[in-house]
Amino acid sequence: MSRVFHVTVGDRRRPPQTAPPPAGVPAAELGPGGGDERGPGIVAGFLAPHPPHLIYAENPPQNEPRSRGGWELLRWAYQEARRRLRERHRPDVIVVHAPHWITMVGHHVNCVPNPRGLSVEPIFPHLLRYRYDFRTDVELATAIADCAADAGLVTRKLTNPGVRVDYATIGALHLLNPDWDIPVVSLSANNNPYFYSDADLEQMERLGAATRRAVEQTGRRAVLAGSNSLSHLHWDREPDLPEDMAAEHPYDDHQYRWDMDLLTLVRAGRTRELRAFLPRHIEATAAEVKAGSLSWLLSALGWPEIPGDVLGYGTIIGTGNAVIEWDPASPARPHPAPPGWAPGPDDADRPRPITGARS
Ligand code: 2X7
Ligand code: FE2
Repeated sequence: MSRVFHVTVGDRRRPPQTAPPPAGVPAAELGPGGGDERGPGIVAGFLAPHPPHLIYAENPPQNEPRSRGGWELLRWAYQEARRRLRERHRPDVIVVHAPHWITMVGHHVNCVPNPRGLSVEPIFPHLLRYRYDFRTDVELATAIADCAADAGLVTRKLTNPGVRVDYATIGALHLLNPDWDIPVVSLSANNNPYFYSDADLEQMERLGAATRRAVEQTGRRAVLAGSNSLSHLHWDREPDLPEDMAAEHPYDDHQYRWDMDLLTLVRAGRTRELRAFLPRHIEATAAEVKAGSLSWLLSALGWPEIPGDVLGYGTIIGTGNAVIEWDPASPARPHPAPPGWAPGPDDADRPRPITGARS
């Protein structure tokens, strides 16, 4: 069974830190006592993709199926994300927005104090049968729901303890914190805003701003996790051994190039352009960011014109996945795009496949 710590949540306003600085904390954040002096607020955001293959490949005690590994570059990217989360960000709470908790009416916030159970991934039950048991920061969850409602969003507080937690929520949270010793707030993905359109991310931006307000009101030190893959066309057949990496590659060159253009904007810190680029990327690649987790995350951070740190990129059954950190207090080094470069590969020669098929 999983190693789960039950931590208490409540008034988590931080006393000044006096402990010795952990390795990797930039000097600018160290106070006279050598501690990390960043106060409450959103201290970092991660794009944190969730394909169940990643948990399967890790062989954690919480998951029943066993593997021989696979998708290492993405898993090593998560290893670095975990290190930064523990040593640098040290959050009171991780707030996750996940596209597989789909709600047709409104944005729902999980307010159940201790969700626990077995989550069997409906499409990949041979990869993910995961026992979860974690603590919700109910005060912050309630505040996010209230701030979202105040912002005019249809909002619900989930209080039914029997509801199964989806694998996109579990995937991002496990990969960021497999010990589950940090309280959580989990948000649903409301399908309605984009159901009849290519992408309508405005509501997600409002939800992001509401999340920020709630974090500030409650004095939490929060890390946000947007649980999304990038390009999302995928194979419809699996090798006999799911982790056979000889079968893993981008779905097609177009998907890959659109993802690289998105990452080029991220690495250059051209966040305003990224905001305008997202609907194009979604249209071109059926990207999972259509569910809004990335827009929510960047909106909560105030669309900062700072580079995101792309810790890794890799494909999973052909879909594009990147682990990215945005740290406003200590932004990544910018990687400017080459002169004359413009995002958005030429659409003219883009094939429009309907279903995936292994080539
Ligand atoms: O949920 C997913 C996903 N977003 C991408 C790839 C494979 C499986 O599941
Ligand atoms: Fe997904």
